[in-house]
Amino acid sequence: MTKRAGFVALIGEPNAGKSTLTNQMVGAKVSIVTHKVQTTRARIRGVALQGDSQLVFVDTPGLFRPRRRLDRAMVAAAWGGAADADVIVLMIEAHRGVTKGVEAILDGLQEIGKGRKVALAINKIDRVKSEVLLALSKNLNDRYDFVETFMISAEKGHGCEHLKTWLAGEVPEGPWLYPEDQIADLPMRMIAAEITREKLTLRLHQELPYQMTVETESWEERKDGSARVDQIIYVMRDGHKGIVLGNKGETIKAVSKAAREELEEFMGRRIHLFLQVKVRPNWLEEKERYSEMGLDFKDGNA
Ligand SMILES: Nc1nc2c(ncn2[C@@H]2O[C@H](COP(=O)(O)OP(=O)(O)OP(=O)(O)O)[C@@H](O)[C@H]2O)c(=O)[nH]1
Ligand SMILES: [Mg+2]
Repeated sequence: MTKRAGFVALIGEPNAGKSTLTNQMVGAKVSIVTHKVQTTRARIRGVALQGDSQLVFVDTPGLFRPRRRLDRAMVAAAWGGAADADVIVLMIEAHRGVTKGVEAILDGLQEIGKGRKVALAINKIDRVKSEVLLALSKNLNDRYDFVETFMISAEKGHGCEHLKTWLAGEVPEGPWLYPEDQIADLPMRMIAAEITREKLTLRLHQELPYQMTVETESWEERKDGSARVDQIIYVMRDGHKGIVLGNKGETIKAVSKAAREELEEFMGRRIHLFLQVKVRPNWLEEKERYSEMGLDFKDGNA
């Protein structure tokens, strides 16, 4: 049989379920997921196999109207992911329908989608009645010429096999792009930082998740097969540091425990995780922070 391989970019508004679908397709958690918007900050590649096809899913940051440098860099990374893909899948939330944000993305697709296969995936179908879905599908297909429409629940898996099979036939013929057993294309230190950021985001309220970043500072292999991982959580204000630490350090302890457990499961070995919080009022304007995240600092220029 001829092999096939290609890139499938998942784009959509923040919270559409792009990372959930990436993980569902890969069959393992490679991209972090939270109930909050703007969780994913850079492009995350997850690799899945379907028959003779290797599908490289490109999970992207949500598309929204950017205000800060970081937002602009994230949105640029998302459109960049779409522009490089063999197939683009636009994800829409079934219960929210055609929002202003979705309209803006459809406008953007007129340009980026030109000469590319663009499919529609209406996600979170577990949250709506089927009548709503048919109307929404018609509405969206009237606005944009999608090659195919899928109704899915990325979380529950409904319709995902069907989408995967279709994608497997759409990517071009050619050799596989990654070794057969590789599921993600992100350095371990970044995956580790992302896991910690997820645990922090889940525990911190309101704006704080958007004002912090996590970096793996060092990774030291130990003779007993374990590893010592040191990470820094950058926050913008003294007050934020206090919140991240929590009363008697209980927040950071809980975050550290949850992150370590997930990292150990991912790696299948013991990890000693050390977290440190640093106040850095201007980190959002520092070039190095962006390269650590996998973003292009220049993309954030206004
Ligand atoms: N009910 C329901 N919830 C879902 C489904 N798919 C994803 N979610 C939830 O939607 C929320 C957002 O999911 P993510 O996968 O982080 O969304 P995203 O598009 O990657 O979001 P950003 O990274 O912020 O752009 C999470 O709470 C998910 O559990 C689904 O099929 N049904
Ligand atoms: Mg995401």
